[in-house]
Amino acid sequence: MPKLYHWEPNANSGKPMLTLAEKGVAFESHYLDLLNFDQHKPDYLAVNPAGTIPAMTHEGRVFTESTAIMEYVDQAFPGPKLTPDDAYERWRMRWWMKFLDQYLAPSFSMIGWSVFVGPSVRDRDPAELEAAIARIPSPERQAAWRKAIYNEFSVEEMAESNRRVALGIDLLEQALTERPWLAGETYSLADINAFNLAYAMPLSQPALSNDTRTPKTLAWLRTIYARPATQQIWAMGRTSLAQRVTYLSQKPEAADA
Ligand SMILES: N[C@@H](CCC(=O)N[C@@H](CS)C(=O)NCC(=O)O)C(=O)O
Repeated sequence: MPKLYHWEPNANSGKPMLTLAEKGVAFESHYLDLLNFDQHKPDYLAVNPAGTIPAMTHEGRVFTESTAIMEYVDQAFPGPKLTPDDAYERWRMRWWMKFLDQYLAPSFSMIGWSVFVGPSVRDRDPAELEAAIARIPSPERQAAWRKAIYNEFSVEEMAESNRRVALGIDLLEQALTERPWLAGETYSLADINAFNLAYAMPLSQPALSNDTRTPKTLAWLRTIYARPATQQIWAMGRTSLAQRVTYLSQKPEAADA
């Protein structure tokens, strides 16, 4: 049975969690509390020396990088296929995953770290926080934590992140106007990847992402949220991040009200 080291069903952790559930693969869940810096403790660094989440172990091997883990899970286990057979649709699935991982996710992450992660830990003992930062193995992640804790995201970089999110909202709506799922005719890894970021769009950008302006996206989010695998995984959430998704079980009129 694979072991998955993860945080909330959200962003990078949510991607392999949801893929395993869609395939019907039972997994041993190891919840790491990102806000308690569990990902930098020796037990986890022995699994993933980079100190980032998620990571998976299976048959004596260690897997990192959430999108690559999704592809491994889809191919290594039986269950419904989450990669299209058609070469053009497969290209479109990978195009979306590249766009999400390289362009959109870092901007979502910056906003999330600015409004949720930073404020969640900022009031702790300053010496304890400095010691926690010093234990982070990668200089890039140390810099991200410093910015979040000391609220050092610049006006320019936040504006650029908001610009990218606005562009992502429109691209998603356009894609879902042309076909039912991001790759084409079937639910794929691209939809799973996108859902883990996009569920937050109507909450954080209500003027841009709503039933009137982006109806296809809202219907797509509700359809994915209603899937048994999504319900199973989102029930594993322990913080307010996962509870925020329940707005998707409301009917369109109620959701807009
Ligand atoms: N490219 C990696 C990114 C992993 C990553 O940075 N994960 C974040 C959580 S979404 C993390 O571990 N942050 C904790 C930290 O930096 O201490 C992936 O897709 O798995």
